[in-house]
Amino acid sequence: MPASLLVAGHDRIAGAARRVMARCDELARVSATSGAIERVYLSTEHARVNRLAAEWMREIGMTTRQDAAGNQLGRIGPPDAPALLLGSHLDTVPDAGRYDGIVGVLMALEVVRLLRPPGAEGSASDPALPFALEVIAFSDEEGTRFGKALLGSSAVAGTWDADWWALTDADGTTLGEAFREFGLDPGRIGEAARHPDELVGYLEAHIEQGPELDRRGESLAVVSSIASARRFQLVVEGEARHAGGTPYDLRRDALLGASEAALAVERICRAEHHIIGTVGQLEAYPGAVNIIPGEARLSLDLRGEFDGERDRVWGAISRDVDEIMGRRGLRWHAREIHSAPAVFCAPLLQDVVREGILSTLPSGADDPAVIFSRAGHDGMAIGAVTDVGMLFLRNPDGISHHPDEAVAAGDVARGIQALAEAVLHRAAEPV
Ligand code: HGY
Ligand code: MN
Ligand code: MN
Repeated sequence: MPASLLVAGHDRIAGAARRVMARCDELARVSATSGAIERVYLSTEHARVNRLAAEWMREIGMTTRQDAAGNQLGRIGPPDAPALLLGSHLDTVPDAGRYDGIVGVLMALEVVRLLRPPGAEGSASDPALPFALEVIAFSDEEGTRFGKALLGSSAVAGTWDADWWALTDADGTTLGEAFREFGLDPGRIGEAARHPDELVGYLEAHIEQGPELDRRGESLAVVSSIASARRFQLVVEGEARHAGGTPYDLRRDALLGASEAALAVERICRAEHHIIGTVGQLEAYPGAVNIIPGEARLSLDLRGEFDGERDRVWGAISRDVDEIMGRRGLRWHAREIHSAPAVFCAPLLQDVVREGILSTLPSGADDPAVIFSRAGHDGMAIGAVTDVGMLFLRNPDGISHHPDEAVAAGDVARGIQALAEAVLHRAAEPV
């Protein structure tokens, strides 16, 4: 097969990358907080970026719709054909960077633009592919507002759980109430689900959110699998008492127990391979400077390359926490708020992503890196309904979920070319 199937000059691809970078800046300005980026599920910011994405989808001849879970979709190609799904998410964490998720949605739009016949701007002429192309902007990959991640993609995968309607945000608004306030009908959530026969697969470009490509000095990588995730809230109960009058032998300090537990998570996970545990939230109650904390609440984000390994480590952490709390006269319990299995990228989609990356390299170049994604992605949900493939872009210094998150326009250009080539290589295979 020829090294490059894509008929698009360097200038067109560079122009596409410039448009992606400019639109990342434009979307970064749609935020709930001034001076920082925050865009959560079913918010006015979510509605605004969906409208912008829909406008950009129509600009390249796509028909558009917002599905029953608030995901924004665009489609081009034969109306009854199965679709290759391209995209990522437009929601963010608090105080986010401007590329996590966003760059993948915008790159997908540029791939559609490149694959349409030259001069087709604005017309509905389709890319000459044996399948339709759909671009999806998932509405809640992060789970920032309700704690449960992958809500938008779970609806598309048909794995929505009715218990989720009772999830509440920091203001006590339930997910069901937020749906109705956004103009969605919880009773129609099932309409977002896609049937496997409708889909050829799902391809997502995303920044690596880690330092490996930067350390290798390479632009792009194939993703082998996406780490499985479990998220918990741990509650530690001790006894609130006077900070001055209570001698140490009478104290049952919940915050100190929680702090030892957080250190135990780090110690146990560091000793493992491809297991990552993080305590991102830790709160002490009642939270006065002169009261020994009678209660502490901490989060645990636990990930692993394999579900079984991850679960074994959760068992080890639980036993260690039992010992800590027993020694300190404390009680504890855990509530699981999110769980998603590891997803192994389909070999065929790994192959087409590899071919796509090779098309951006000098002929005879070595195969690109293959990286296990420690970050979670919508593919973890979509893997329940179709094949998943991912392309990673270099993320300078690996910093992400932080305003300093960055990506180079040159890497975005190479990523757009690789993704477009991957689509063409997929089109050359049986649908
Ligand atoms: O948490 C994650 O790994 C992803 O960024 N949601
Ligand atoms: Mn993220
Ligand atoms: Mn992401």
